[in-house]
Amino acid sequence: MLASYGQDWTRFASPAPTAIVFPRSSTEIAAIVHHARNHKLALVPSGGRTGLSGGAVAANGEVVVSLDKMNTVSDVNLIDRTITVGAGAITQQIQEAASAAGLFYPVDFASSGSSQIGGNIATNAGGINVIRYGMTREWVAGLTVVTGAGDIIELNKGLVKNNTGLDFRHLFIGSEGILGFIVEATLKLCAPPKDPIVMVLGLSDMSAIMAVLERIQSATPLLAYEFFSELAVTKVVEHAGVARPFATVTPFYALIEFERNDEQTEVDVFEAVENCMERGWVKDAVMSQSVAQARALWRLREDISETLTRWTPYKNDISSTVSKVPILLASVDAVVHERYPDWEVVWYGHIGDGNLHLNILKPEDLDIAEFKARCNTVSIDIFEAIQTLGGSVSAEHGVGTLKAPYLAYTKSESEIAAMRAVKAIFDPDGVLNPGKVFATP
Ligand code: 2HG
Ligand code: ZN
Repeated sequence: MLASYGQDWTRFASPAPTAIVFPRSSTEIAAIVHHARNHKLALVPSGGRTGLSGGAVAANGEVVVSLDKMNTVSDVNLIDRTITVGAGAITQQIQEAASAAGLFYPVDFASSGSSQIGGNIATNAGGINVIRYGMTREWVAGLTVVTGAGDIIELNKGLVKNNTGLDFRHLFIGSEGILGFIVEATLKLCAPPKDPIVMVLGLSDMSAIMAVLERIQSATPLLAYEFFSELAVTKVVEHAGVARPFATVTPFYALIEFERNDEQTEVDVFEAVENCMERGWVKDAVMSQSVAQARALWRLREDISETLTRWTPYKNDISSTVSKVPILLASVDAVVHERYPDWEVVWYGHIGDGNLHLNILKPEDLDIAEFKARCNTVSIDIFEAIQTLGGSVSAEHGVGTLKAPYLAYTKSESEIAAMRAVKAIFDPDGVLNPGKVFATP
């Protein structure tokens, strides 16, 4: 139990917490914080532990504070179009509660069946619908937090309009547990998308991907625009039993999703895809004819991360502005292939919002520590390329421990100093999640 509560989905640190506690209320969490301040204990907030940056890892005798027991889900407020949930509520449960009330919670990703909303908020989780609905930040109307000083504060209280100075709600969203515990949230809901259709397109090469996005976006607004490489397809076909989308093999694939508002939408999208085929950008295409087929096509993309776990991949989660993505991909791909020509490198991601996932697979005969050390040296070259393009070293997974040494490639010195100053206000004794986000205390 200590081992499983001491780690997330990253596998590079050995879990070593001292204890796990399961508070049931904000007051209990406040008492835990006061105790930690008095006895100089380190606390690690813990949700579904599906994170990929080591943000919930307890490897140095910390006390893990699990939010598992604070998992209430309120009735949907149909007038405000909100739902109020405890931090430990599972993302999928919230999606289901919204949908039972005829509404929609749009933040979604492959781990939504086990991730908890507190963790989603603490990492400002993104996922597969960001191109249309934005990140978790867009959907938080109110937050209750317990700070590292032990204060319980309510931020924004679910209000739509509230211009009363600084909005600390947005400081806590994405703060990765270094300022306080997220204990409860009021989430906004919206109308569900109408009749979503999924298409998978086989692309001639990387340079086609943005041209295709532009062409299809001019035909209809998109719910998703994802991409993955042929190596990703090979892996999910071999190991997850997913069917190939079509017989044609292409270096990259795009998965698009859009609402079928009326028959004209379909005609417009067909025309756009045909146009992309005439130009040689798209080599083959398939469109879902049923909900089941749409789900099957989504598996080609959503099953990649879990399928790759067996190779203990070294993950990068990088971004640039959407238009610079082809340069980003080409320059990072060149770095990795030059340094490790024999290693398998799998590209996929949420390319419609500029976010690429690069998974470097560990060769079977290579020791894990040696593999990580070698990847860390490649990371420097990768992050230099990202810095030149004005991109981010962590697009959606957060900084945690794994990206902490590289924060300065995205944030300036003065921003980091301001972040530290903010942490000192909310966590004066440094009891919360030490070693996360900042590599040094
Ligand atoms: C995804 O988009 C997740 O599938 C996981 O963010 C990405 O495992 C990864 O690198
Ligand atoms: Zn992702």
